[in-house]
Amino acid sequence: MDYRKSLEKLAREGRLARVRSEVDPVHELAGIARAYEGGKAVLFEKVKGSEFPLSIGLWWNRDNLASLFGVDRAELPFLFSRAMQSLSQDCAPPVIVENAPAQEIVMDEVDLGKIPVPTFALQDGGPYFSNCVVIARDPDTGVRNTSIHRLMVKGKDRLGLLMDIGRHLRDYHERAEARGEPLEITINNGVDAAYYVAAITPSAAAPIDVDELGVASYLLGEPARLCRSKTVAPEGIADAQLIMEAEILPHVREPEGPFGEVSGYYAARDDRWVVRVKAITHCRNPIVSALLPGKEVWNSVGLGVEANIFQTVSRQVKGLKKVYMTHGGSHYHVIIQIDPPIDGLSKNAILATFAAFAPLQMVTAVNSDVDIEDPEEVERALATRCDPARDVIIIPGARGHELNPVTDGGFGAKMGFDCTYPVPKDRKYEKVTFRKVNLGDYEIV
Ligand SMILES: Cc1cc2nc3c(=O)[nH]c(=O)nc-3n(C[C@H](O)[C@H](O)[C@H](O)COP(=O)(O)O)c2cc1C
Ligand SMILES: [Mn+2]
Repeated sequence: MDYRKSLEKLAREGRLARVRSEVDPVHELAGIARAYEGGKAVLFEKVKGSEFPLSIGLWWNRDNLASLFGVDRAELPFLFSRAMQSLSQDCAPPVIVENAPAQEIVMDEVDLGKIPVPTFALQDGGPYFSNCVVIARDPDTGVRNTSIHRLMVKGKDRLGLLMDIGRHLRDYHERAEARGEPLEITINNGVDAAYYVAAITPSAAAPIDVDELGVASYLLGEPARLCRSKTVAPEGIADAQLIMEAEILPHVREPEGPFGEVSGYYAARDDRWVVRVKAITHCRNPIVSALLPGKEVWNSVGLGVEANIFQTVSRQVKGLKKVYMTHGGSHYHVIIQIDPPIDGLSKNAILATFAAFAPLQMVTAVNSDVDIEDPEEVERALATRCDPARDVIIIPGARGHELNPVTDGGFGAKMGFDCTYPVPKDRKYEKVTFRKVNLGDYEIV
């Protein structure tokens, strides 16, 4: 389902709020979005200074997402897990579409100022594209890569870019830069959620020699649809709302940031990579897509990571039931639900979970009688089933995520909490339960 159809579906189901008033993309738009975070998605019909409407919040509510993917909310990580697993099978390569909708209109002159791009947090360094899907090709092997990167608007045709350590795009760029060459990319905005899932597929599930667009093909039920670019080698997404054809410049660094990040803190301004936009194409009447850093990222990174952790940890330990990336932990805390058949396996599962997603700072293991999406239940397990002298694992001096302010540029400790009870379960760990009743059966005033 393309992006516009997804919005129409949400609207039909009462899951979309439309803001008719004109809204300033500087701070005001994000302020309204923030008030809706976790609920309905929002369509801003009139953004000051631009002809195009802008939507936000497709990913901040898992019920909305479940509706888009046509599955139960609880099924989402398993669906993504199957999609990522499909990468190891023979999947049909993407097809090239002629007369792609995303290229219906070519902007006469590249001018990023014509696109509505919000300045989100009060101290952000400028307007940011927060959820564009970047496609590039490995300069040596030609393998395609798909990932998401924040992009700060710095001028009519100039963007600042962030590439974390270990990102495939950064690896491609470093090899191109060593030869003094730019790295060509397409920046795709407003794509079907299937392409977005491909872009967030963690490198543990899609190593550098794998084209993660296979994930999109699996979810679409047909080969991913790409289009030949007009000015660069990598393809764009044929059904995107808007595509920027661009290049990452070699040996150029300029200030980028600050940016209010998913961590809940500002990522500092620093000299970072620069992108020059060479052409902009879009469909007729495009709806630009944005994302508010926060719940949307915890859900999107979260569902991919939950899927991958479930797959890799299940292969190593028995009894794993579910994985959840908490919304309080800024994508640094994962809860695993496990009923280990013998003592000790819950700790092995914690270690395997750390190995499956490097940015993690904390892993908490609980049994299946704990609802892992309920922070109160998890806290109770922590207070009543975790013996701090025996069940807290601290791994000093490991590699985490550079955006986590407590680490030294990503270098720091990790901590696991084993809140599972010993095997077999002692009666003292039996949770109190009450009879289920239907309040409608009673006369209550
Ligand atoms: C909304 C969103 C924004 C992101 N922004 C960045 C970013 O600015 N820089 C970065 O390196 N990774 C960012 N990521 C993470 C990468 O897109 C993600 O880890 C991806 O799987 C990396 O792909 P790769 O394994 O092909 O390198 C972002 C992820 C999401 C969901
Ligand atoms: Mn990759």
